[in-house]
Amino acid sequence: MPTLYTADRCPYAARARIVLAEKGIAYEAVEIDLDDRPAWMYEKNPTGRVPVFEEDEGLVLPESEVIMEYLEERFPEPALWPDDPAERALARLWLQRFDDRLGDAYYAARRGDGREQLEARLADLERALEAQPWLSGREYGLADIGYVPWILRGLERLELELGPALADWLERCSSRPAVAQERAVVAAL
Ligand SMILES: N[C@@H](CCC(=O)N[C@@H](CS)C(=O)NCC(=O)O)C(=O)O
Repeated sequence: MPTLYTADRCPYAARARIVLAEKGIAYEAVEIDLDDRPAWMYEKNPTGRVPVFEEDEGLVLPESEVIMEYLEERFPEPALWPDDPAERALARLWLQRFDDRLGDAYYAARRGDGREQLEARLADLERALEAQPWLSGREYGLADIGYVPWILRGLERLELELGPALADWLERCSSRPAVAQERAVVAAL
């Protein structure tokens, strides 16, 4: 059985957890205390960060985006890349631009460096979701999974106020058991 080195509080690890749940893959979860990390974690990932996905065959993969894409290729069903090549490219762009489109502003707000940037980024997300149901277009997939962990945590930790399109997207994401499960993880933090 594969292992996921993870931490409940980590939104990057949440990406991997959601993809594993979507695909119904059984795995052992090893919860890492990020404030008192075991030294062996640096053998799994030189940065010491979670998530890391490990297979019995010896593959050890850090980096949430790489893990998501690997799981998608290794376990193609249900598909989490859009069928349409243009939407698939846009999904990749959402993941690649995550820091610019949400991550940097989220962490600035968490550090107490102001919320204006985050509010601007949420307004951008709102506009994107007014135009189409899912971030990359017509299908739920890796782009949505790549962003939803921060929105869930932001609601709890930053008391985010979501516009109607973003709130509706979150509800539709949460109707998927894999995301609902993650919502429960966040509620228990
Ligand atoms: N680029 C990494 C980022 C992972 C990351 O930042 N994980 C955090 C927890 S959310 C971590 O392990 N932090 C501990 C540290 O930076 O030392 C990914 O996408 O997996």
